[in-house]
Amino acid sequence: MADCYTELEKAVVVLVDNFYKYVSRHSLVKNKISKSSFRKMLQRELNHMLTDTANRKAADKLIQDLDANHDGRISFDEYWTLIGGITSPMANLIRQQECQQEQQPGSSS
Ligand SMILES: [Ca+2]
Repeated sequence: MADCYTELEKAVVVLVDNFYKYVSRHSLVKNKISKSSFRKMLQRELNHMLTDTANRKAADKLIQDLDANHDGRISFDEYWTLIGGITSPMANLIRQQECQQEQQPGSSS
């Protein structure tokens, strides 16, 4: 990875790389993640931010929700929906924490 990348650019590369890490290489369907690989990704990569990642039923429900075209595989766009779904509540949490810090008397910023 190029050293000149900003933190945001590095984060984007990590997100894209993570998708291709789980793309089924030997499948005839190119550039999509199979259900079993997606379950693996949830368990290995998102077990702190998502609960129930080891629960097969919960993982399958999430796959079903993300699989917009119902082909049983997760495309990059569908994966990106998951990333958006995780980051949106995080942004709200950070905003709440900032508001609480501003409301605390004696805080200087
Ligand atoms: Ca799909």
